[in-house]
This record gives sequence, structure tokens and C-alpha cells, in this order.
Amino acid sequence: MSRLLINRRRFLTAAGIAASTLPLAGCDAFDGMLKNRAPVRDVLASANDLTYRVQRLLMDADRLAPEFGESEIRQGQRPNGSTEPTDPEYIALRQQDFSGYRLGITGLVEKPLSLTLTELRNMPSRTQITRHDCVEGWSCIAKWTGVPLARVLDEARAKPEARYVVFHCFDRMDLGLSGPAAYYESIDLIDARHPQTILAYGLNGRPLPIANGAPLRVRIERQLGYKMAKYISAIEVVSDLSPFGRGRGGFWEDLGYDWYAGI
Ligand SMILES: Nc1nc2c(c(=O)[nH]1)N[C@H]1C(S)=C(S)[C@@H](COP(=O)(O)O)O[C@H]1N2
Ligand SMILES: [Mo]
Repeated sequence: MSRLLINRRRFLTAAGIAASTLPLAGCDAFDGMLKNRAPVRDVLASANDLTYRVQRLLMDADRLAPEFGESEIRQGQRPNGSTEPTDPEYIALRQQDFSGYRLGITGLVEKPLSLTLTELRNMPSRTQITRHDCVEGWSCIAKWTGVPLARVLDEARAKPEARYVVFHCFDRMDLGLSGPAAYYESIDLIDARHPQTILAYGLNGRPLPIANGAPLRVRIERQLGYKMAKYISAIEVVSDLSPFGRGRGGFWEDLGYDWYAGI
């Protein structure tokens, strides 16, 4: 039931009514709950769609998430989810300090790109101190540095039919009987072009640590933590999310989480 409550809570929040005090479920708690519940899932899917549309209506596309001062950084960014990918491709890149890393930007773009970390670091950068909210119920304030995703999309020239940006990741998560599945995520172009959406390579003034997604992770400051893909291997610009994973737009979404995790 907790997923239904989460949807309802977000919907109430979006509609401007005081948020309820219902507890949020943890990232790790969902897997077992999802078997054979298609009707519930469909209701949830339409609730999420409604949440998305209500939030998009009420929300100014460029509204900024709050930013904080240096003194409000009280601790390191708490690593969560995958913290040390063991996938061979990742290990090989890591051993060379990611010098062989190339970020591919493909799909519905006029000019596909393949960028090294140096090239990414040489693009205009943005640094922001923001609060990360995990669906498990914890938050962390940290300083992130990276290249605005909008710059990269401008460079690649997204085609008019482009609707979403998919982040492919190096890490695979174990799903028990159904075997491992790659972490992936997706956002719409409004969030992709939002000024605080950055491909981050720096955390609290240092290179992004492995535990927090080195060499590159995305920050999407108006959504929950699970949207912020770490260990990004490639970016694909698309018009349809159904070909990826189980078709719901992200690793946790495929297990029942909302695709639009606005906060
Ligand atoms: N590739 C990948 N990205 C991921 C995850 C993951 O397991 N793998 N976990 C997500 C979740 S649930 C959270 S809260 C944040 C955690 O980011 P952090 O480790 O920097 O705190 O990353 C998100 N992005
Ligand atoms: Mo999370």
C-alpha cells in the first residue's frame, strides 16, 4: 500500500494542500511487493501521470530548487544504492582513472557526440549547493559541480521530435530470480534543460568519488534521489521510453516507483 500513499501524498503536495505525514517507503523495500498486481499498478500509473500533469501545470518550468550556503554542508554526501560497481567495463575504466571514458550522446540528435572527461570539464560549468532527498527519508546538502545538460544538448542539437533523455549506467542491480538489471533513468526535456540539471564530475570541491557515481552522474534538483543516475555510461535522446528496461522509464520505476518524482 505504501506506493499508493506516496502517490497520494505527492498529489496533495502538488495541489498545494498541506503534505500528509505518511512515512515514505525505502528504496530497498519495494522489490517483493510488486508481483502480480497489475490492476493496482495501472491505477498507480495513471495517478503518477496525473501528478506529473498537475505539477507541470502548477510549476514554472524554470523554477529553481533552493540553494544553500557552504556552512550548511554538514557532512559528506551519503552514498546510497550502488557504491562500487563491479561490472567489468567499469572496472577497466576505473583502473585507468577514467582516461578512456567517453560519454556518448546519441539518438534523436543532429550531431551525435562522444566526449572525454577533459572535454566535459572544459565546457562551461555550474556549481550549486543543493539538498538531495532520498525516498528512504534522508536528506544531504552538498556542493555539486558539472556541465549543464542543456549545453550538451545544444551542442548535440536535439531534434524536434525528442521528448526524453535516457541515462544509461554502468552498474547492474541484482533482482534475485529475474537476474541482474542495468540501472537507468529518464527525464523529460523540461527537466533536462532546467538550469540546475548538470552532469556532475565534482562533489564538495573534489573530483566525484566512486561511491557517489564517478566519473559522471546527473543532478536533477527538483526530483527525488533515485532519478539522479550515477555511473553514467551514455545518454540517449528519445521520443519513447518503452524500449528500455521494462518500459517504465527507470530501474526503480520498473519496480513500481513513480517516473515523475517531483519534490
Ligand atoms: N547508477 C545508479 N544511480 C543511482 C543509484 C544506483 O544505485 N545506481 N541509486 C539512486 C538513489 S536511490 C539515490 S538516493 C542516489 C544516491 O546518490 P549518492 O550515492 O551520491 O548519495 O543515487 C541514485 N542514483
Ligand atoms: Mo534514494
